Amino acid sequence: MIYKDVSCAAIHDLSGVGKCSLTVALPVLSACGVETAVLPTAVLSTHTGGFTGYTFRDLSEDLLPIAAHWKQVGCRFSALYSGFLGSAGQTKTVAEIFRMLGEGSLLVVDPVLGDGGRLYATITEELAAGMAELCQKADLVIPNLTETSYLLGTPYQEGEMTPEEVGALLGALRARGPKLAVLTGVRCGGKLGSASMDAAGKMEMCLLEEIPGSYHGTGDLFASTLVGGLLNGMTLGKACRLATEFTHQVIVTTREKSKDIRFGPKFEVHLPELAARVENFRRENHSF
Ligand code: PXL
Repeated sequence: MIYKDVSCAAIHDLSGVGKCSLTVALPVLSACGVETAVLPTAVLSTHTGGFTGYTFRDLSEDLLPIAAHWKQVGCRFSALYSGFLGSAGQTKTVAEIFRMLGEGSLLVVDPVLGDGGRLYATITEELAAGMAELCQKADLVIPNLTETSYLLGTPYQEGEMTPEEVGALLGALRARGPKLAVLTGVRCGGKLGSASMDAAGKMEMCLLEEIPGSYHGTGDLFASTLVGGLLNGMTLGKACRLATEFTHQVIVTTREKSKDIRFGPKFEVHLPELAARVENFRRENHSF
């Protein structure tokens, strides 16, 4: 079988330990058959959730020269996909990289800002405001409910929501620019999952049994799987289902097997199954 080339540039931090951002995006996108270039926004010894004393090297100075070199050598990407950014200034730099390299690419912003109603340790109010501006330039945004409250400037909502309330948030996100929006951490009808709204305003939800606890890196796992599905030609609703089910499966294993969940989601054993699901989709759809 001959596959169409699909490629992605992933713009996130590189946390050496803790499995989030690039150490999740790269294996997940590769398993989905997506050739992936990496643009690290910062290098950390670990992620910032639950660890103290981590190192943090901001790579702001390197981002534009790297992107310019890629342009010079003729790189083209099906998607540019940004996540955790190291400083407020990087939100403007990523917007510049979108202009520089993004012609004809799907522009995806996972506005990594916080969870549980609070910003992550290194995220300032200024960075959050810059992220809201960057999201206006994206084709697809993938916030959780905490990030949504920062993007929309509305109070953080948690707990059960009605489908109408979920639809109103997705509509409000799309009204700010992106034609596609996905919300994670949605609780509806006693279940937990994601909701998407496509370019035609069609909403789809994927809700599963809730597994208690909060698992680091699962937002990155979800967003990377979603991008992998989309780049293989899935509809937004179908890619969301793939991402929700894969993330759920990984959380089950992490809960069972992990001695310390700060060290990240145990996704590796599930990658072959993810690859097989994507491969089946390609065969069924004779797309590539
Ligand atoms: O998973 C989000 C994330 C990404 N990168 C870094 C983080 C976090 C969440 O805390 O600290 C460095």
